[in-house]
Amino acid sequence: MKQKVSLISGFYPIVDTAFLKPDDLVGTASSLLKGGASVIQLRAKGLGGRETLKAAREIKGLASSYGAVFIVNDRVDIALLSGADGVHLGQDDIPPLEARKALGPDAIIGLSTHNADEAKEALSLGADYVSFGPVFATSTKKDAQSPKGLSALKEARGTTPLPIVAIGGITEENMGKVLGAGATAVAMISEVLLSDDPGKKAFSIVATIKGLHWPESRF
Ligand code: TZP
Ligand code: MG
Repeated sequence: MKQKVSLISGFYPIVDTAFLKPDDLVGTASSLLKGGASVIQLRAKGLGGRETLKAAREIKGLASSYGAVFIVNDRVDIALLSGADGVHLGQDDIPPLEARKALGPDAIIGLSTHNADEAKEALSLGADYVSFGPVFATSTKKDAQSPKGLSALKEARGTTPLPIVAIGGITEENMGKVLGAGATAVAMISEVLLSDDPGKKAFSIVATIKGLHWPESRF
C-alpha cells in the first residue's frame, strides 16, 4: 500500500487549462509522460465536470501505461470516477481525511502548504505529500501568496517527513536549487506548457534531474 507515493519525485508536471485548450490536455499529458514524468496532475479550473472527467479518464489510462501516477487537482469526485491515483487539495478544500473516506486507503492525497506550520500539520491531517509554495513569483495562479523563497522551503523540509513538492516559478534553470533546498519533487506549469515542445522539455528536465543524482524510483 502507498508504494506509489514514491513516484512523486523529481519532475512533477501539471497539465492546466490556464495554458492548454481542453482538447490539448490529453495530448500534452501523453507527451510529458513519454518524456519521462513519473507523476502528472490535471488542473482544470473552470472546465465542466463532463469534460474534466473525460480528460481525467484518458490521462489515467496513459499514466498507467507508463507506470506513472495520476493526480487530480481539487476534484475528489473526478478522482474517484476516473480511477485516479490521488487528489491534490488546497487548505480550504475538502479535508484529506474526508477525501480518503471517498477514495480509500491507497489513494495518494496531496495538501497545499505555504509555511512551516502548515507543512508540519499535514501528516496529522492525513496527507501523503505536501506541496510548498509559491517558492518563486508566479503569474499562473492568480490568488497565489507572496513568494516564500528557498529558506522557507528548507524550514518546511525540517518539519515534516512527507515528500515535499515545491511549486511556483520553478524552471529548468532554478530547479537544482529547489531540489537542493530539500524538495522531493518540482512542480512546473508555465515552464513546460509554454515551451515549444513540452515533451522534449520534459525529457530534458528529467535527464537533468537524473544528472543531479536525485533519487528517482522510476529509473
Ligand atoms: N500553486 C502555487 S503556485 C502555483 C500553484 C498551482 C502555480 C505554479 O505555476 P508555475 O507556472 O509553474 O509558476
Ligand atoms: Mg486547489
